[in-house]
Amino acid sequence: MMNRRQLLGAGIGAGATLASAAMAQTRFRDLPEAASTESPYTQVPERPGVGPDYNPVVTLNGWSLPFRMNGNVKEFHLVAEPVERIMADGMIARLWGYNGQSTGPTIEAVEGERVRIYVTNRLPEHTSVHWHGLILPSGMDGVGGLSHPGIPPGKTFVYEFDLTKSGTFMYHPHADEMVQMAMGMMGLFIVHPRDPEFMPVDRDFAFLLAAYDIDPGTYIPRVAEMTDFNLWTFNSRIFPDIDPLVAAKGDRVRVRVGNLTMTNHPVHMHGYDFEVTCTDGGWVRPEARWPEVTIDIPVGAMRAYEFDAVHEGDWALHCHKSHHTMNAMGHELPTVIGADKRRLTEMVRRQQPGYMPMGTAGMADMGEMSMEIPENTIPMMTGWGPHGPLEMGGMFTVMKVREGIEAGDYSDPGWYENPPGTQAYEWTGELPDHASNTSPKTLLTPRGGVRLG
Ligand SMILES: [Cu+2]
Repeated sequence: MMNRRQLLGAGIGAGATLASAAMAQTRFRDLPEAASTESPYTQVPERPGVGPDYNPVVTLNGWSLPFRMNGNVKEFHLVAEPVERIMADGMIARLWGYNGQSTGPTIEAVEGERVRIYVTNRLPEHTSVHWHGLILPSGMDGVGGLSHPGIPPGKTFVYEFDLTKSGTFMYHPHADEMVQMAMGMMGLFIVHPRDPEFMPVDRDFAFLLAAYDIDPGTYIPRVAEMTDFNLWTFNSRIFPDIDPLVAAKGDRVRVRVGNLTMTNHPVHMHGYDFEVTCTDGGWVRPEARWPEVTIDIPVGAMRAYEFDAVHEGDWALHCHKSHHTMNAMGHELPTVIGADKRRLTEMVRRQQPGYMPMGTAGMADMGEMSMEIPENTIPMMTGWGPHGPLEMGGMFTVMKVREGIEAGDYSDPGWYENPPGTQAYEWTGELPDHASNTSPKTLLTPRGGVRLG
């Protein structure tokens, strides 16, 4: 039966109160109980008490689905249903997901195991579950109408197959996909190697890239959007409320990132170079890897990268498309850099005394000001670090590497204190003369051109 500690795990993040993960009562006596959680915080799973052993992944702002062993078969119960996801403090999205959350819980099992996954549909329309990247019988592939009939509302279907290989996979509907994926239906499926000594790591993080189009002041994604999304998320959370990834100095760390949005995401991590060690196609042989600091994650694909956490510090981890590290407000703003808005400001202030013009010297002022914004949205650029505003949003978090963090401790260690002499500082001495193009010293090419030969 299910292990409650395994279900609860541990909450992380400063002030993170772990909402109780309640076992939902189910009317299906013979089914595994359908666990559910209201918490949007990272819940660290414990090692499994039954079945083959493995080192669980830590799903960023997510959790792993409890299972039960039925003989040699590992049984899970997924429930497709409407959910409320707290994307950040002050922003709730009404999505569709699995077992109380979007993104759905991570399914974890071991290479060679047989899994039986009950899928109950509590949506108002039919659904199906496609097991992205897994090698399985055609009739278990979850393409509604092709592999099997769609799962009607109120019904439960059973998927059952052997896990023929280890790796990082995903699950999502293959029925009314445009709506169901735009509403947040997706999750990770991790198959651990049968041999625990195969590519072991100390910390194994996983998250999905998901995008939404939710107008400020509203709660439900616009599902017909093809390109112009305004909320770019790690596991349906946005900066500044994505949990940090915490590692002890010296740990071997793996980060698995899957992309189920409609565009590619170049995921960049500061402070390290690293190597791609796994795709949704399988593990990458050591001789086939190359160093990177940014990994472009294609649509409908997954990449895992690994590194030795030898550099202490707070290292930004983010999508490198700068509009993907912004939240929903004001993407339609005109560019007014350099414009003189003084006269306009005077005119507007006669009607509206508090009016502040913005953007004439860049948009950094938006990260510092507390403007009035509609209910249920958060600012476009926000977040404070130890040295001032971060001016970020969306797909941004921090990899925090510290000396002396205990194994299994994922709690936020706070901000990194740069050792004396290792932080950029203001120059207060004399500045040398500014060299410009008019300086004879910069005229390296003689006027009249260079004579060759
Ligand atoms: Cu991106």
